[in-house]
Amino acid sequence: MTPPPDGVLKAFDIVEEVVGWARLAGGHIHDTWVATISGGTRFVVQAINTSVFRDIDACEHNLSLLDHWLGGSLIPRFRRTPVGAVHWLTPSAPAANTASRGSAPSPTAAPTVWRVTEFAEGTVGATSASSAAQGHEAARAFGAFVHRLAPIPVTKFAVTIARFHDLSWRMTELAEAVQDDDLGRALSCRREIDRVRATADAVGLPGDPPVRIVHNDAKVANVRFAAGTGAAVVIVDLDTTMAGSLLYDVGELIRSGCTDAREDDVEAEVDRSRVEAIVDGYLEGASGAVTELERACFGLAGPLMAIENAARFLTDHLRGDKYFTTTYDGQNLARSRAQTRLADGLRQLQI
Ligand code: GN1
Ligand code: MG
Repeated sequence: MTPPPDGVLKAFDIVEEVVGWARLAGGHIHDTWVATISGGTRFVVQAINTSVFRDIDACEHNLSLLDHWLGGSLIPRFRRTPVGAVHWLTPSAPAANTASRGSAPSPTAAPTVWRVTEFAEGTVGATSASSAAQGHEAARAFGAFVHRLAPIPVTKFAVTIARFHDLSWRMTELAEAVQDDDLGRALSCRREIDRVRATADAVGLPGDPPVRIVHNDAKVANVRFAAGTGAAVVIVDLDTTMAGSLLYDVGELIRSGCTDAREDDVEAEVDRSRVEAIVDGYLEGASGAVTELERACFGLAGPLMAIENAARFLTDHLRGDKYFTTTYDGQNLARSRAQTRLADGLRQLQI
């Protein structure tokens, strides 16, 4: 993978020489790098995946709101240019920020959209919760996030991806992928398809939980922890922050933090103590913002988000791995199997 051209930082008014690039692996959507400039300051530089986030203005609008309301705590600081993210047509020759924005893309090349944030020094990431304490910390941060954003009217936030957590739509997408069978993979994953369908039929949320501003992608891997104390410092991957239910965040925390196994580990087991730690951490962070109805649904949230992810991974496997980044053949199928297993394990828990 080639690192971004050094000039990207200049477009964000960072004029010092770049002395090193390192890839920040783990995310399935954007291409993320860490740039070190002379003097040692580091920045996170992301090429935004514009086939997933098609409305960059909506993302930037929401990020500005988050910047404003959270005032640089709980989320990283963004390098703002007059236009927010920078659209860049020719990587070797950056245009001035304002000029590059809105310039007509050539018929062959879509512009790369770059975002730059300050690197949260002294922090480390996690691929899954390495301990119950880490799950507790991650959940506390996402609880605080929802609590801090509660005063903002939900309508102020734009929709960055429509129907993001609509399980029945995700199941329709799966059915279409099975029907089209672009790569002839459907027969070989008949069992996985049937199992996802059976579990999806059995999960769901009763009634309509309150609509709030939530992160919508609240996996443990989207938190950075203090290297020394393990305290959650910042929440990242904010592009999906928009109206939703806090149960999506609780469910995502539970499915990603209920085990220390990797997301594609088909032998992953649910660890009750981790789930309990996540529930406690979330309630603590949300400081009273969770309603009784929401709390009563915590046990349903984990299986729901696990099977939603399972359906999405399986759909992507059938479609040829076009959405989620993979590092080996069959990874999306393995992710789907693992998440279905966790969904079924989580359904057995009473929490
Ligand atoms: C993606 O970007 P990342 O890796 O944090 C995905 C989530 C999935 C997750 C599964 C925009 O999140 O919805 O739950 O992978 N994000 C998007 O690990 O689709
Ligand atoms: Mg991420």
